[in-house]
Amino acid sequence: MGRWRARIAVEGATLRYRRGVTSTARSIGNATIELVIGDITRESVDAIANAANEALRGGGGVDGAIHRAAGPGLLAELRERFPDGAPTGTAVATGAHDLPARWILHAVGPIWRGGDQGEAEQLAGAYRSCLRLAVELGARSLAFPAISMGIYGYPPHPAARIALATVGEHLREVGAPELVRFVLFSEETYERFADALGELT
Ligand code: AR6
Repeated sequence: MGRWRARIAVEGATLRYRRGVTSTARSIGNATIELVIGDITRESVDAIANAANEALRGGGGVDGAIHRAAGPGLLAELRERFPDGAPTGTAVATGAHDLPARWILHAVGPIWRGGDQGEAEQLAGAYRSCLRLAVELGARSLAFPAISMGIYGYPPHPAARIALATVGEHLREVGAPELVRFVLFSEETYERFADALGELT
């Protein structure tokens, strides 16, 4: 984490920094939740999460971008270590290959099926699994994309609320990783997360 990033971690503040990117941050104990607009493949945090599917063989959206940027070694590692994939609501860790991060946490979020098929618990489970893996690995910083909010069709407001509530609860209980950054791909998604961060108790 660069020093300038630490400086923008001001509770409740929305600031403009570097190339005009918007950022919001909030402290929970000694840890910080940060929202930025950007491309997660460029993040040099310790671990980045991927919005994968149960097969863990790559795909579209952020999964496709991560596989392209990480190179073919990522698919080879996934095939070798996770021949059966991973169930919805869980996550697995791999190396980051050609990405600047150290680890990739492949989270399997739910496909939105109307909201009465256990989607909320599965989405929380995907985030929680990544947070636990990050702690086990000793990652001090972790970046998340907006899991299930693209191809999987989860409605933005409840999805952002679940993401932030799950991270908030984990940070209050465990106090680590010290930085959890949501790297959001559009202004619209960023705004949904900023609203939900404001509502976080
Ligand atoms: N950096 C950050 N966020 C991104 C990036 C990026 N480079 N690219 C896209 N997003 P999605 P899902 C945003 O569809 O809904 C794949 O095929 C995107 O705008 O990637 O969980 C998988 O293999 C959206 O806000 O993931 C699965 O089959 C968010 O990332 C399925 O899609 C998540 O959108 C998973 O669907």
